[in-house]
Amino acid sequence: LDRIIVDKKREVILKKSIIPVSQLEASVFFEKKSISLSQNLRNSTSGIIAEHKRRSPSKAEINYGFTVEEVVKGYENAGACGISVLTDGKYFGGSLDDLLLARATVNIPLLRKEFIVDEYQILEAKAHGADLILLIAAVLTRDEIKSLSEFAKNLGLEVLLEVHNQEELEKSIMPTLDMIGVNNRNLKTFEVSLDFSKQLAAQIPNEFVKVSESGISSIEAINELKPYGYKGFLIGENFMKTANAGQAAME
Ligand code: IGP
Repeated sequence: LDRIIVDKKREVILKKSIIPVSQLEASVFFEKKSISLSQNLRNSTSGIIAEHKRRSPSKAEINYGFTVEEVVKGYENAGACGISVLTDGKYFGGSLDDLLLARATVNIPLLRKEFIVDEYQILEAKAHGADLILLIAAVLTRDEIKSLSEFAKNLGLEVLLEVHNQEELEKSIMPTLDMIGVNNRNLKTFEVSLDFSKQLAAQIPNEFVKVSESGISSIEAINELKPYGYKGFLIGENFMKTANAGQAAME
C-alpha cells in the first residue's frame, strides 16, 4: 500500500506537467451536474454498486473478453445503483479512458475508484465524467480528508470515505462526506471478512449512507449485512469473474 501511494504521488507530478489543470477544467463534464449515488442508495432495495475491475494485487487477471461498454451496460440493465470504475493502471489494469467509456455508455452514478492523494486527481475524475470519488482513510490524514473532500464537494462530486477499522473511522468523521464504506478487505494483508462491516456498523453515524465493500459473493451475504444498516454493497470480482458481468449482476 505504501508503494502504491509513492507511485501515485509520482504519477500526479508527471501528469500535471503534461496536462495542466486548465485543460482538465475545459472538459464538457464541468458543466454537467453530478448524479447522486447516496440518494439512489437511500431509495433502492438492491443497493448494488457494481465495479469494473480487470485485475488486482490480490488476484491476477479476473475478466476476459468483454469491453468496458459491455460490462457497464450489463450492470446498468441489471439495475445497479451505481458503477465503480477502477482507474489505476499499474495495479488494477484500469485507466481514465475506462471511466470516459463508462460515462459515454450509462446514465447511473459513476465512482472514480482510485488512490486519491491530490486535488489534481479529483479534477481528473470530474473531467472524465465521474459523479463521486473515493477517499481511503488508511492512506490519508484527517486534514487531507478534510481538504480533499471539501474540494470534491465544491466541484459537485459526492464523497465515499473508506475505512477498515475504528481508528480510521474516528479520525475521519466530518460533514463533507456523503457515504462511509467499510472495506471487508484489509489492504495491507488482503484478509477478507464480512465481520469488519458488522463490527463497525454501529459506530457509523446515521447521517452517512453505509456501504459494505469487497468480498461480497452472494445474496446471503447482502441479507446478512442489511440488518446492520448497510444500504450499499460494492461488488467487483464476483461479477467480473463470470463470463458476463452484467448478467451476473442481474441474478
Ligand atoms: C470490490 P471485490 O472483492 O468485490 O472485488 O471488491 C471493491 O470493494 C474493491 O475493489 C476495493 C478497492 C478499494 C480497490 C475496495 N476498496 C480501494 C482499490 C482500492
